[in-house]
Amino acid sequence: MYGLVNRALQEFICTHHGEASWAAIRITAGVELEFFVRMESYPDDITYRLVGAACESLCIEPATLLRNFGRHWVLFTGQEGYGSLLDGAGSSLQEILTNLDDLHVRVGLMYPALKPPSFSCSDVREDGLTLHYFSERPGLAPMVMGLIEGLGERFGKTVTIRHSCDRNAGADHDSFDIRIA
Ligand code: 1DX
Repeated sequence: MYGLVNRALQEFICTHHGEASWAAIRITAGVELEFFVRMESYPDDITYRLVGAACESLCIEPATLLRNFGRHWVLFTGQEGYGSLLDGAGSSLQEILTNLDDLHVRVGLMYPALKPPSFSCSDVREDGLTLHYFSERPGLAPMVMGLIEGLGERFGKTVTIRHSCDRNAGADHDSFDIRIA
């Protein structure tokens, strides 16, 4: 994944647990790089190892860490110059979730090593929708739940999410029933 993701993780851990904690996690993960270049592509393995080491060292469940990291990603990218990318994708939660593939096409034009997941929406209503999530990367459904919550915060909405189809439980893809209030 692009360095931007590892940077976001670094900032997330440093903010909540401190620099020393991050340094220890980096070593436990066997990551010798001192820092990540935002626009450079790194093996996914690095990100997974950092998440694994962070969970172990901080005694947090991976699902919990990934969910909070998903929320942080929306905040972080908003601050790192990608706010207009998010704004351009829609002016409501429903619209932005519907346009996520277009958003990733736009980023992918500039950064061809991007391996974006794919999203589609069904049963779109005033008070909610179902989001379908397809990814080459395993285990990141909890992060997607956090991403949805982060977008909800961005729009000042309260979201309630039910993980209605779970690839870990044998479904062919993940889906989330989202209520928006
Ligand atoms: F609901 O892969 C809201 O590297 C959502 O299954 C979901 O393959 C917002 F560094 C610039 C750059 C670069 C901008 F400069 C990424 F190149 C992308 C900014 C998306 C904002 C996907 C990141 C693929 C890297 C992936 C979870 C889970 C998608 C992360 C969240 C808005 C983004 O993001 C999976 C990669 C951006 C950029 C957004 C993503 C890669 C998302 C969302 N993804 C790189």
